[in-house]
Amino acid sequence: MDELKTIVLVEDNEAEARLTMKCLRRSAELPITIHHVTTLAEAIKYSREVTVDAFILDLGLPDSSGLDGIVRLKIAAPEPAIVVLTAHDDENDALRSVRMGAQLFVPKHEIAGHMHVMLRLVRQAVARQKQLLDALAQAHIDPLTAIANRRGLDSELERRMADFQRHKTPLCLAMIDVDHFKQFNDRFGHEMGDHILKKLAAQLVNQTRKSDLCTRFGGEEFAIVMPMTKLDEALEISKRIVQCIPKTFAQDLPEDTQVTVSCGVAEFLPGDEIRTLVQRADTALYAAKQQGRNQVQR
Ligand code: GH3
Ligand code: MG
Ligand code: MG
Ligand code: MG
Ligand code: MG
Repeated sequence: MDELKTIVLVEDNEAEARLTMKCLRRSAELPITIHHVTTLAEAIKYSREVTVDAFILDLGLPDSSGLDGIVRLKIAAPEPAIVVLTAHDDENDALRSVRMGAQLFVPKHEIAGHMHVMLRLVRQAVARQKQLLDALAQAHIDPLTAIANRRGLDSELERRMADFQRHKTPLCLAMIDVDHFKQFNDRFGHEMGDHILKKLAAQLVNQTRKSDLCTRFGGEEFAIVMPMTKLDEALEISKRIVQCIPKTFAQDLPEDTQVTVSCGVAEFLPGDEIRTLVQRADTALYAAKQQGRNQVQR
């Protein structure tokens, strides 16, 4: 039931820290690790070593002041809930804290004498943060096929492009589009069409590596991100995918009908943006369609 296991108290005032620690410990029924640090740098370092559920953050620290602490903590450790506990009581800053990603802003004087509620507040903040993270994850999933959607594709490409800038690891993108799918829907109905898209998504995942990300780009179009993959390799993988698709659906359909896909592959080049990479893969896909479908082009 309890999601709360580790709290980090970021507070540079020894007396305040001692009081907060005492109150948290006293009201904790279950074993909760409460770790105390006095700087933002230590908080960030600790969160790299241990899974932290919540930070209780003072805004006046030796190495940060004011809302800047929230911003820097959020960048370094985006997942834990942040509960601001501060002597600085300003309505505007309270609101801005929450906009910057803190779950809660607690002025110290308001809670003085009631410090026993602190653990309850932290627990609620952690539950809400978890709801938020779940909702964000859901927003990256396509409901029909249960693979990543366009948002998921964009955030993956951003991450992989950063890897490319840092380590020069190759990166390829394959765009896959179902051939003559409009006709297919017209003949077999939308429900059958949906079934094909679901099964196709599963087959793409099945035919690619764990490190690849298969996404539904939209409609009957899919995109596969292939990190650490050179163009030749990506072409090989894509050919294998294109070849296996008709067999995948053979049992579902009458003998005179085949489902085929066309595929365009592009390699990420220095200076590329997401948009230009997608465009190049899309142009290759268009070529595959032009040259008779059921094939891969680069
Ligand atoms: P092409 O080989 O040139 O790609 O031909 P096409 O018919 O596949 O291309 P077109 O863009 O003309 O039509 C795409 C069709 O895909 C139209 C639409 O009915 C179908 N489609 C898109 N999204 C879905 C979906 O979620 N479910 C179903 N069943 N069909 C979809
Ligand atoms: Mg302080
Ligand atoms: Mg089309
Ligand atoms: Mg199509
Ligand atoms: Mg299409």
